[in-house]
Amino acid sequence: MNGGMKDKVAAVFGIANHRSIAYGIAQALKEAGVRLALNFQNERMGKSLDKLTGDLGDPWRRECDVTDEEAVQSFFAAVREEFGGVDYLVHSVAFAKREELGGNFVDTSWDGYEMAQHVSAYSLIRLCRHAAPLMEGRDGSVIALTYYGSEKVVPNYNVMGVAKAALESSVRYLASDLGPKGIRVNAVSAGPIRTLSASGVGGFTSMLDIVAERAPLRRNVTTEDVGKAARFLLSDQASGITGQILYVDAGVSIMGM
Ligand code: NAD
Ligand code: 0WE
Repeated sequence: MNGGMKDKVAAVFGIANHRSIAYGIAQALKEAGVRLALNFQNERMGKSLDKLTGDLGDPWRRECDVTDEEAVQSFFAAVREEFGGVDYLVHSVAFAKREELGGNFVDTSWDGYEMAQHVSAYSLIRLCRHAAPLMEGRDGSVIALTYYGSEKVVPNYNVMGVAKAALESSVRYLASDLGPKGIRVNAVSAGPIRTLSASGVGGFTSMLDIVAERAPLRRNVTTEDVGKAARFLLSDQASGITGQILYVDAGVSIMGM
């Protein structure tokens, strides 16, 4: 069950609350005996995280905005101090301005484009740059969360689709770059899940219904489904897998009609 993960160290970015995909991943890792280092984006998110820590065993946590190079650098310096290194990195962070997730894609502003790319795609490169030296000699493994809107047009996903395309391509370039250091880099492409990031997305409920009707498994996926797949990719069970996108979507992406 634990795939030899006991006492490994995971840096997990992106827990906002108990619905977060990163929370499902952290739970799955904790079950396997992994020690957790969590970020929170700002003080408000930190307070929200404080309420969850009981369930996760009061894990180590620190403020870190992924758009702040210095904050990321000092996050990993603190992880080195506390844990001596890191085995796993989980990137479960995305953001686009609300006004960009609707209307016509052709009206995407440069500001909106830059913001979505910075938070949702470039941040993976930044996190890997700072985490890789801490993974030396430890068979490091990195995962990022992505979505099908990167490759096919999903109405209103707009600038996030382009950011996810950049993220998925970055997974391949990072896998190539870091492979010689024994570090694997993969992505999990999750089906839609009602999280804080999904709240207020127009028509989300009907998206969930359509997926549940069309998907081979006739249901939506849960953060638990994603957590288990993420744990697999991070573990030595996936030792030969790097640069890949693994779909955890109840099969919906294979359907043509
Ligand atoms: P969520 O809102 O729970 O998580 C998003 C996280 O990003 C939050 O914890 C937020 O604090 C963090 N974040 C945003 N900007 C940040 C910044 N500048 N610095 C640090 N942290 C920042 O939502 P979620 O659905 O769990 O999203 C997690 C990941 O899963 C995202 O990459 C998302 O694109 C992806 N994803 C979500 C779904 C879905 O349907 N919910 C499907 C596929 C992929
Ligand atoms: O990646 C995501 C969520 C991305 C996201 C969502 C928001 C909403 C609130 C990024 N930034 C913001 N900013 C906000 O202000 N998903 C895969 C979930 C999602 O979001 C969509 C979807 C799906 C699916 C948005 C439009 C259409 C479909």
